[in-house]
Amino acid sequence: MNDTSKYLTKQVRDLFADPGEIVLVTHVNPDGDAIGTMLGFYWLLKKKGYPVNMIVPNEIPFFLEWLPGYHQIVISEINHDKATALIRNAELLICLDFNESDRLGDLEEEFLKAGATKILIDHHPDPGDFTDHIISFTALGSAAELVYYLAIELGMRELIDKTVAECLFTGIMTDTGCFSFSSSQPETYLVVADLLKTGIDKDRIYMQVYDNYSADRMRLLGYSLNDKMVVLPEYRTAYISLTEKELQKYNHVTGDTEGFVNILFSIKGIRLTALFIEKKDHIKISFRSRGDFHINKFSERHFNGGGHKNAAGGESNLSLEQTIDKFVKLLPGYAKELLSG
Ligand SMILES: [Mn+2]
Repeated sequence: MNDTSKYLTKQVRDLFADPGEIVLVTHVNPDGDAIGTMLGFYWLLKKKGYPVNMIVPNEIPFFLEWLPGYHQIVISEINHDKATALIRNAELLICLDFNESDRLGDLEEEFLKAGATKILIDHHPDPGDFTDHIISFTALGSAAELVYYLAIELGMRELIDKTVAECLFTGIMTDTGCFSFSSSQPETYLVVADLLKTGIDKDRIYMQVYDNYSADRMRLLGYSLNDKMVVLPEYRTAYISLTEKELQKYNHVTGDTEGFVNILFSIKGIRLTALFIEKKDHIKISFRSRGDFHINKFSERHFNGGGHKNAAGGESNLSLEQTIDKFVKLLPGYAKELLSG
C-alpha cells in the first residue's frame, strides 16, 4: 500500500486493516448507483474475508433484482428489527451514495445512536457532518466509480472480478444516464475499460436495467406524456404529475416512473423538468436541469430536498395541486437563469 492515496486518508485505510463487523447502508428510494455501489463494495469486502451486511431503508426497484447479492440486502421497511440489530452490532458503518443522515429514512435515528465508526463515501455536494470520516468526491459521476478507486487504494484490485464489475458498472451506467451526463472525465472510461476486462456483458446489463419494464409501465408512460405532461416554454420547463389513483390504475411498482423526468428533455429547449408523485402522506418530487441551473439548490430551498447540480430529489407536505402551484409560481423568480444560455 502506498502513501500517495488520492481518495483515501491514512486513518480510513487503517480502519480497513481489521474492520470487524461492517454494515453498508444507502439512501431511501435507492437507485442503480446506490445498489450497484453497495453490492460492488459488499463483494469486495466479502472476498477479502470480512464480515459484511447491507441495509437499505426501503424498496429496491425491480430492474436491479438480477444484480448478484440483491437478495442479501436487508430492507428496513420490511425487516426493521433485523436492520436495527445489524446497525447496533456494527463496528464499521459505511454510508454510500448520499450526503445527509435524513436520507436514511427510518434508519436515521438508529444510525446516529450507533457506536460504530462511521464513514461516508459519496459524490454529492456539501456532505453533512454526521460521520467520523468523509470521503467525498463531487467531480465523480457516480459513487460506484469512487468505490473502484478505493478498491485500488485498499489493495483490492485483484478482487475486482466479474461479480464486482457487474455491480460497479451498473452504478456508473445508471448515474451517468448511460454516459450521457456526469461522464466527461476521461478517467471514467478507463475505469469502465478495466471493468469490461473482467468479461462482463455490458449489453446484457443495459437490457436488464432499461429493457425490463411491463406493458403497464409503457402505458403509464404514454398516459403521462399524453394526458399529464405540462410544458411551459416561457420558462423552458416541463413537468408531469401523477396521483396515487393513476399509478394504481397502471399497476405501478417501484421503479416504473424511473426515467420519466429525463424523457422531458427530448423537447427542444427544455432546461428544467420535474416529476411529482403522490404518495400516501407526501408528494415525492424528482427534478432535473440542464446547464448551470443548480437544481439541488432550488430543491433545497423550496422542497426540502437536495442532490446534484443537475439532478435532485425533493418532497412536499402540501397536496399535489398545491405543490405544483407552488412550483409554477416559483418559476418567474428563476426566469433569468432558465432563459439565459
Ligand atoms: Mn450516485
